[in-house]
Amino acid sequence: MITNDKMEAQEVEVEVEAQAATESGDQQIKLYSYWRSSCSYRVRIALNLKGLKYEYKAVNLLKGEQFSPEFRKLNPVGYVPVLVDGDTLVADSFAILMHLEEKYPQHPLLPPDLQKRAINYQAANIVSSSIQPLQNLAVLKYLEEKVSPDEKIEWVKFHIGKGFSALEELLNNHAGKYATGDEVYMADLFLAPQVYTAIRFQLDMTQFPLLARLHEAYKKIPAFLDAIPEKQPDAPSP
Ligand SMILES: N[C@@H](CCC(=O)N[C@@H](CS)C(=O)NCC(=O)O)C(=O)O
Repeated sequence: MITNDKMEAQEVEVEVEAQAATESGDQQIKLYSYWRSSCSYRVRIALNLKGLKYEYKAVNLLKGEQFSPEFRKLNPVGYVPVLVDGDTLVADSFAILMHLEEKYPQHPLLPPDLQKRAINYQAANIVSSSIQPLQNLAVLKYLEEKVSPDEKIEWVKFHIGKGFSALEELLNNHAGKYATGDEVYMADLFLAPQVYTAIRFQLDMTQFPLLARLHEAYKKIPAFLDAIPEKQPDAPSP
């Protein structure tokens, strides 16, 4: 005969197992990503911070795989990242991060303080709306072909620099060890890949001391380190 105590113990066990499955990512998470995509990089950091295992599905942007009919069924706009989480399909890094935050509350990506939370949204959107779209592969290809390769580099440096000046000003009053205090939050997930890209384009980071300091801090966090482009399965071998 099963007593109430036993039933309760069994229920707790099932709950613990479900939680463990969720935490270990046994929910069949797939991330469509490209190794050097800064938008995918944001999501890789979030998955790592939340301790979620996932299957890496490489989409080669240089070969145009993002335009294939199969991929456009996942994201009609033809961009990575795309996340498939069980029955849920979601594209766009911001939407993906919000989905992960709502479904997997461990290691919150947003602080409880509303002002800090708002700064996280603002910083994330400066990167995702006012910097990254101006240095997207499609834009760079257009500039290289229709204007000139040198002009392309100047363009990228100008627009990243403009956004970085704004971020320095915005975050100066809020930063601690990380962008908005001593915990890693959403703003950091957008900043780390953007600074990585800036360095790739040889932007002089001494102009942006706060962002340069944050970049050094991110190098010490395993969830960030494991998400770097060079460590991804589709990165070319060195
Ligand atoms: N707002 C989207 C932007 C996605 C995006 O621009 N993805 C880039 C890589 S970071 C891409 O797939 N580019 C392919 C192309 O330009 O054809 C997001 O945050 O996910």
